[in-house]
Amino acid sequence: MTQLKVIHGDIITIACDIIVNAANNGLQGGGGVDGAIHQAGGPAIMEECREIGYCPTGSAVITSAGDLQADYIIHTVGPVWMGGTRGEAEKLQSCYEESIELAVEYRADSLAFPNISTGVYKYPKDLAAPLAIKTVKEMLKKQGTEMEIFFVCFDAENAELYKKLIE
Ligand code: AR6
Repeated sequence: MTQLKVIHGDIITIACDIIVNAANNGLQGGGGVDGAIHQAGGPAIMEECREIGYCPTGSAVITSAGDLQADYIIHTVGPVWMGGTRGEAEKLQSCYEESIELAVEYRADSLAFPNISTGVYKYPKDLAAPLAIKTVKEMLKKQGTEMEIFFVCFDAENAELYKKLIE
């Protein structure tokens, strides 16, 4: 059954089939959730990222999960916030859509999302949260699939926003 859950915590600790990473175009790793996933998952994930080489903004690619418990990591690249007039919303929506498409293709029963673009990329949290929830709900319906979705909020502000919108 499809269930949307809000977790206030670290995405590394979530038991699920696939974890989504908020990556960059070069898939080179970085800070934030990207750094945490590569650190916990070990070098195997980075080796696969290097082979893939590039991911356009709004797209998603998949690798194994290295030492993590999950089966796979989906790396998606959110938009950098430029004020909202550069197609940021469409690109962020596309991140969630492509991630769900890949998760369905790889037969995941459970999927954990971080709050894509709301850290270093500065997408306003109060705009990103409703977009993420709406897109995920619509995409699951469109794909005719049931999946357990975890919205993993690292910071208190996002956790509050998501809880208000979902509960
Ligand atoms: N678990 C869950 N969420 C986390 C974690 C964690 N361990 N750590 C941070 N967050 P960011 P972006 C939250 O900056 O904005 C990287 O360097 C954080 O509170 O990780 O998409 C990449 O390499 C925030 O709400 O990703 C890119 O260069 C959210 O994750 C760039 O940052 C996203 O923050 C991508 O920027």
